[in-house]
Amino acid sequence: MGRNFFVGGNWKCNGITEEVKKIVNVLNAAADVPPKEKLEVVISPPFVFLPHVKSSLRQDFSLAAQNAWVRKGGAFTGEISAEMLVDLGIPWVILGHSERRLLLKESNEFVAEKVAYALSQGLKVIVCIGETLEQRESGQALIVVAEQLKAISGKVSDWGNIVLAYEPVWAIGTGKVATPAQAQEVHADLRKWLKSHINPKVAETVRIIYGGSVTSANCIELAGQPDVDGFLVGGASLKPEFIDILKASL
Ligand code: G2H
Repeated sequence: MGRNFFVGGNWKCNGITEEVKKIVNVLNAAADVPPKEKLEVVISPPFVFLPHVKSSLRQDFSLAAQNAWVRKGGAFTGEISAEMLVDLGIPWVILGHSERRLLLKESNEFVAEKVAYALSQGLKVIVCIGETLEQRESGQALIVVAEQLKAISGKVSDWGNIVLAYEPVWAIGTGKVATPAQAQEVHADLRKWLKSHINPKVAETVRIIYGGSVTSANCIELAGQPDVDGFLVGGASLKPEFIDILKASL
């Protein structure tokens, strides 16, 4: 299949300098992590720590910002532009995380515009999609993720620099992880959607990673699913168990 396993560590709004240094030390000391050709590791600290982590993190791990402004920078107080990230040498950005979709009311359209702009500036994008518990319980899960994908496909033609993160909202930070079968079902459906609405090559090559309460205890079974190409890890990426998650694909 040739899809390189991908693990992202999304630190969200956590950490102060001393804690960040400790996490970086743990990451740098980790041995037996699969080589870059087999595993892509992308760490996503809060914006303010990006330069420090960039200068102190091991070279085989890469970095992502947790957001970027929807277009060129300017008079947008509090925002960070894609141009700034490129200037700092940050290759990846996470966009469309449900915490932003829900708390900051980022719509499918807005997320899609952000994705298109970030790609146009040369960033690679981890795009998060996923349904709420209410949507799942009313049988809408696949419809919701398809709508999220449709918005992106309306603005993006090159999928080569996109990783899709399926993160069911009901599994985020709740300790309630999707079962391997639930994750596989949605990932396979996403791939089907890509095949029929984009093209078979994109469906075959785009990495679809799972996020939502991934831990060292559940990662191996999830990683064994044929359409699970990695993880976006939140809480556990702040702990030493993240190293075990990096080895889940071994
Ligand atoms: C989902 C995930 C990381 P957690 O948001 O993006 O967080 O692993 O804490 O559920």
